[in-house]
Amino acid sequence: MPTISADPYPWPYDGALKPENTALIVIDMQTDFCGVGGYVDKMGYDLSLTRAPIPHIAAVLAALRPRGYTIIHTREGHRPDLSDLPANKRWRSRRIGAGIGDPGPCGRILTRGEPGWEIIPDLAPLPNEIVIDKPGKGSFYATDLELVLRTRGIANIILTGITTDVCVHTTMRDANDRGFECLLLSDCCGATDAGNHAAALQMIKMQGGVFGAVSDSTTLLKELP
Ligand code: C5J
Repeated sequence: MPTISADPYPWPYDGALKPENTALIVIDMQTDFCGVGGYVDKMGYDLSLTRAPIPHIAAVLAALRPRGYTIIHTREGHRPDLSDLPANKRWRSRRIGAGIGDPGPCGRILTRGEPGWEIIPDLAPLPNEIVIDKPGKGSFYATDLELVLRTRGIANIILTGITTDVCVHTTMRDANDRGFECLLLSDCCGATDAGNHAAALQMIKMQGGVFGAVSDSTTLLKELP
């Protein structure tokens, strides 16, 4: 039974790991979250933390693509008319100097179609890969992600992307509640605060794996069927 060494248990729980039932999700690897002049940069956070996972995600993509795993990318962003942007989300972002929908060095912040909203070239989706546009932090809210996963017969989800404590965690929690078996790769994620990244990993491992399990890209690439 193929499993990946992980904490707190060899993943997936039932040993049923194969390309046909497993998806890699790459969350929000957009200029707005890891590029100069983007949303996270405008808020004044350390971009090296959100850029750290880039080479590790690239290595995982390079290994999973030829094996036939389902690859899904997400993008957080809002309609150009901001009709899907809650007033409190806009207010909070303006208060910290990075107003969603306002002009910035990479175009309008977190707005669909703008340069800052694009996935970074290093991790650009291939034409056959699925891209989910989401207005919120979780990847299931107001999207067709669950429909896509069920249609493909996906049981297992490998999570990567940014930020560990916000969009990755929300997606993992939601996926877990829906019965998907989740693995987060620690070096393929990053947060705007190193302590929050570490805490987010620790939270997953409590209660015997309350949201799933944690491993890393080196282990995955060594043990992947
Ligand atoms: C945030 C995200 N942190 N992708 N978005 O606002 O985690």
